[in-house]
Amino acid sequence: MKILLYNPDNGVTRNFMPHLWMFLLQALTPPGHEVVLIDGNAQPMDEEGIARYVRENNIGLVGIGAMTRMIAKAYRMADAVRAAGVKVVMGGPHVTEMADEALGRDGGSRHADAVALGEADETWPRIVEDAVRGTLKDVYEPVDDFGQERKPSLQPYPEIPWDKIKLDQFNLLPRALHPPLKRIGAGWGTFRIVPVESGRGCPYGCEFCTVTGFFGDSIRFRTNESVVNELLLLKARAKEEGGQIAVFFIDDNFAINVKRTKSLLRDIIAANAQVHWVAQISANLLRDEELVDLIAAAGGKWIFIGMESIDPANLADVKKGFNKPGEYGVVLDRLARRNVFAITSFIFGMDNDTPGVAERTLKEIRSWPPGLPIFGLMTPLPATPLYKRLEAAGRLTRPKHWQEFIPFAMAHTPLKMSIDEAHDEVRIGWANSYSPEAIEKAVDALNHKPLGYRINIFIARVCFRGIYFSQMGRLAWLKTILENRRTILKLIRQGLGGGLHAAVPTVATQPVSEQRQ
Ligand code: B12
Ligand code: SF4
Repeated sequence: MKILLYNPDNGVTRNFMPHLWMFLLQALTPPGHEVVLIDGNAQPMDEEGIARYVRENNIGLVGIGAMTRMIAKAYRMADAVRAAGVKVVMGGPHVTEMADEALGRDGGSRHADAVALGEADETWPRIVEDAVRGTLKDVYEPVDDFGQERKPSLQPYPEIPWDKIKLDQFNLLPRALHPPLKRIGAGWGTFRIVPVESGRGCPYGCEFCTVTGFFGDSIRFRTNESVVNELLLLKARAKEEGGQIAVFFIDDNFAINVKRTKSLLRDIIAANAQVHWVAQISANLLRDEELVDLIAAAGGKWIFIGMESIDPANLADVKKGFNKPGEYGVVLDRLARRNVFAITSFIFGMDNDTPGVAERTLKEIRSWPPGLPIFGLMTPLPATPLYKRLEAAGRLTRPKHWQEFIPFAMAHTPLKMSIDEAHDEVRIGWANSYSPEAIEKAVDALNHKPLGYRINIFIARVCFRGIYFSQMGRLAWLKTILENRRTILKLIRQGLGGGLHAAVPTVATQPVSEQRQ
């Protein structure tokens, strides 16, 4: 059977890296089937396009995975596939919580023939076999013989054949730049960011997050050897094709067990398996100097930190009191001293937020080493404790916000400000962090570092800008480049002064894919 795994585009930015679930399910598909992957962020497709694709390519089963924000598009695509006479299985965090919605049992129309609940590593082979036999069930649950939920141990972990998988659709470099970039030193013919997991689960249970509910509070790790081998495979592929591959460790908290993380990092260093990587780590775990030393030595370049708020009362409200705003600056300095920088994520519209929260947060940010601040709104995702609390309090203004997804729009009323005020705060955060002046300041803040770091933060900032400000299409990109011409010229002058090789950025970890437009 020919199987299509499809991930819908998010309609706002072009994701900078593909989703791991597709590669994982491809690797877990029983032998004898062909599996094709299409990521809508890399290969835009509409309903008509997918229906044509499944007909022309004789697809026998389509698997669709989506987060809540992409679910409306996922349902539309699923409807088109089913109308073309092909069965659809859906999985991922949204349908796990809202299976009845996907199956049309909540009074709405049916979108999926089957739904895979939770982690599907062990149910996927069964789903494929049932699809071949024509006996697909409505719901697949990861349970043992006694009906108890069973989480995959991750030991053993399937080998993802990164040396063979076609990755053309995920090259982040604009096509026009391939020939000149190939000529700058070795290895810039392609640039890809690849998702790798080293473990699953997070016990912290922050109120707004689906992770503790979905993956459970029991943390599971792959063996160090299996992770190191995957990195070696990726490194070899990058070398062979004269390109760059960076890794995003998608673990929710890469250092949740510090002892184990240190041992993994030591093994990466010992095996010379370093590639440039990004990982998500909570600020409290970055107090450990030895951990930060190992991160830098093992190839870590950017750490994503869910800071959420600079107000301890807000953090306590959402059960994230382990974040201590007073130590954010110290943690970021500790990273920056090792040339590791941070993507700092903030949520506005929290219950103790008042107008002016963006400016108060920006004031703090300006005192930190330059990084990539991102700002979002408090969002009640289905089945989270936050959703339940707001629903019980009658505060949800759009209880099914995912059915009409609007980026950067609240779905409930905050307590100490209006919805419009919360939206304004987010706009202020983005506008002040990604204006040409702010970008130039961030670049200048690294004047004492080699030029590569300045180019890196410049590319990163310009790309991250596209998360909030529309930056899809050639014209929008041209406008951004023109607005930032002062910094670009400055960097070119510095590059010509210091030699071209010094100008090659270490790693850019942002949605550069938008540049392909
Ligand atoms: C990496 C990541 C990202 C990456 C991008 C995604 C990517 N390209 O990988 C980045 C950093 C950009 C990102 C951004 C966001 N993310 Co995110 N992200 C993750 C993260 C940490 C890992 C995803 C992953 O690969 N997991 C590992 C794989 C193996 O798990 P999985 O995807 O769930 O797949 C398993 C099952 O779900 C199932 N499955 C999944 N799909 C399918 C399909 C079929 C057919 C089948 C059978 C099974 C199946 O099988 C898989 C194997 O068991 C998750 C948290 C997490 N641990 O999953 C959050 C998570 C997915 N993100 C989340 C959110 C909310 C966001 C943002 C909206 C945050 C924000 N406020 O901006 C943005 C939106 C981005 C956008 N514009 O699209 C939420 C989604 C919750 C929800 N209900 O939708 C999660 C769960 C985290 C959370 N806090 O709750 N994210
Ligand atoms: S620490 Fe991060 S992954 Fe863990 S529950 Fe909190 S927000 Fe979710």
